[in-house]
Formats: sequence, C-alpha cells, structure tokens
Amino acid sequence: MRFGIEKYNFMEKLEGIKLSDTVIIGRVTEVHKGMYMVICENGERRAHLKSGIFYNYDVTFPAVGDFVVLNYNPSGEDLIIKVLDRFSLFSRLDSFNRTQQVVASNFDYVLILTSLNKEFNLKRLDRYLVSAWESGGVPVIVLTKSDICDDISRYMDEINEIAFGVDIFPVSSYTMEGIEDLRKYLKEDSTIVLLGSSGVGKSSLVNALAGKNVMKVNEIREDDAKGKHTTTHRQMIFLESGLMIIDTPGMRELELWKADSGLNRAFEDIDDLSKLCRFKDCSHEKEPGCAVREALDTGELSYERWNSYQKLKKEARYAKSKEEIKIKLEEKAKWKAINKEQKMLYKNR
Ligand SMILES: Nc1nc2c(ncn2[C@@H]2O[C@H](COP(=O)(O)OP(=O)(O)OP(=O)(O)O)[C@@H](O)[C@H]2O)c(=O)[nH]1
Ligand SMILES: [Mg+2]
Ligand SMILES: [Zn+2]
Repeated sequence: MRFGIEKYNFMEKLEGIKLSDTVIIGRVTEVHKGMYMVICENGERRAHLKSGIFYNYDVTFPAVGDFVVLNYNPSGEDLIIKVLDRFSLFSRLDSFNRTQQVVASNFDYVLILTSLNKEFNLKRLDRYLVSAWESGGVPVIVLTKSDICDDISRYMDEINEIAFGVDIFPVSSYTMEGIEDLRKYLKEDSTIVLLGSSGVGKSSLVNALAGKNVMKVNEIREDDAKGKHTTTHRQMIFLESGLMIIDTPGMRELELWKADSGLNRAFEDIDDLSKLCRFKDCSHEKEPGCAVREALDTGELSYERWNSYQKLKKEARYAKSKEEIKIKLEEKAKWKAINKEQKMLYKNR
C-alpha cells in the first residue's frame, strides 16, 4: 500500500530511531478521541499514543496526514511513538479554546472550494488564501457547482483581482465538467486537502475524482445554500490513481492562526507597495512618502482590499502573541523540571 512515503525523505527525520519489523512508519488517516487510524505496510490499523511521550507542550500531537513512527503490534493495537517533521501544515485558530488547531499536514495542494451560488464570498476567500499560502502547500481555487451558474467568467474575473498566481478550476461533480482537467493538474502520488464551507461540495468532489461513491453526501438547504455538516471528521482517502485526499468537515469560520508569510504572499500587491515607502518601518498612516497611501489616493489600491488586509493582519497578531506565551510556558516547565531534579538529587544525598 502506497501512502506517500516514497517521496518523503523520512530517514533524515527519524532522529536516531531504528526501524525494524515492529518499529515502522505509518500515516495518520483519521483522528478520534484518544484513538487514531493509521495506514502502514500492514494495512489500515487502530493506534494509540504511547504513554510517557505525549504529555508536554513541545511534543507534536498527530494530525491527519502526519507520518508517524509506530510500535507495530500484530496481535492488537499499535502505539504511536513519534510524529515526523511536517513539510506542510494547515492551521486555524480554534475559536473555542483560543489555541492552534491543526487541520491537516503533509499535503502538496490546498484545494479551496467555493460554490458558484450564494456561498461565494471574496472576503472569505482572502482568509483561505492567506492560510493556504502559510501552510506551505500550493493553493488552488476550485469553483464548484458550475452546472448551476451561467456566468462563470464573472466569478473568475473577481477572483483574479485578489488571487495572484493561483490556478482556478470551475468544476461540476454532477456533469463532471472540468473534473478531468483538475485530475490531470494534480500530480499522481500527491496529497491534497479539501477545504471550504459546509455544502460547497468537498465530498462530492472526492467522489467525482474517485469515480465512485467513497464519501457520504447529503442534500443541502438550497434556499440559503448552507450545508448540513455531513462530513463530521477529517479523513484521508486513497484513490486507485495514487492521489491521496484529505476531506474535511465544512468550516463555519476560518480564523487565522500564525500567518505572517501567508499574508505577505496573499497580499503581494500591498507587500510590494510597502517596499516603496520612504521609511522602512512605515506604518502607512501619516508618514511622508508612503506608497501605500498614495496608491489608496489614486485608487490603484482599493480601500476594501486595504481594510481586509489590516483586519487579517490584526487577527494573525493574536496567534503570534499566543505563540510567544507558549514558548514562555515551555521554558518555565523546563526550568521547573530541572529544579525538581536538582531538589531530588539534593534530597538523596
Ligand atoms: N448542482 C450541483 N450540486 C452539487 C455539486 N456537488 C455537490 N452538490 C450538492 O451540494 C450538496 C453538498 O455536497 P457535499 O459534497 O456533501 O458538500 P461538503 O462540502 O462535503 O459538505 P460538508 O461535508 O457538510 O462539509 C449536496 O446536496 C450535493 O448534491 C455540483 O457539482 N453541482
Ligand atoms: Mg463533506
Ligand atoms: Zn507606507
């Protein structure tokens, strides 16, 4: 069973762990409460975290798409002993816990799905693009349900205004229009992650690409184009062609996690302009020689886009400060452990 390890240079990432018949590499296909589904050379198996390893701030917990080292147990469930370094990672802010939530890892492409109906929203697309560029994968925009739209080019033009250098594919999973083009564009043995609101047709696209029904699809409320959250957990699907797809449940809202480089890439136009400002640390407010303000005055840069950028930048700052707190906590925990050790040594003398 191929699961993407062939092109992944994992030997460098093992950090001294020796592989054997019982210490093997696997890939996480599903995450449940306290239980993981992992694919490996012995098929898809249930696994748990090995105790004593995953307790600390600085350990990486497994997410869907992760390559992991497993203690293979032929007569029972396997144990995950290590998550290998990721080459890409899509995160968002978990709005309930106000922490980082990892959506998926180790993918080559991020397919951002938006349907050609009431769901279409450029502001939301901005958000997805920022997070996608930040992830390290290649963002691709997929316009779904092309069969219910008779002015696709209008949507394409609007997107081209905000998404520089991102390929756009209008598709219909009903008529299969555009599916073949998308299939050819995605290289074999690649991993892709499908993202977008509930009801945009992520699972339908999985089925269209697979050529059969592998994912469950339900009717949506067509009156307001809102989905019903049919897909309930993230899941990795393996197609016969070798393509690996991570299908995700629709997101109500995508709040940004750390996104500095993603912001710069998604708003390349603003990034380029700010390089022309007279002062290197220009805040683009009242400084003389500000290229951003000038572009706003001439209309070269729209206020809408500028406001959108500022809003997202502010949001990403929150994640950054959370990261700094986390690092501080980690350091504190380390010192605490060292102190404890020293106290023990002293006691035992
Ligand atoms: N007209 C049309 N409807 C589609 C198309 N693809 C999907 N749908 C419909 O859109 C609805 C939602 O499709 P899903 O594939 O379940 O959407 P999803 O993005 O997986 O939704 P969640 O799992 O809830 O996140 C279903 O009623 C589908 O039949 C399409 O190409 N054209
Ligand atoms: Mg779905
Ligand atoms: Zn400026």
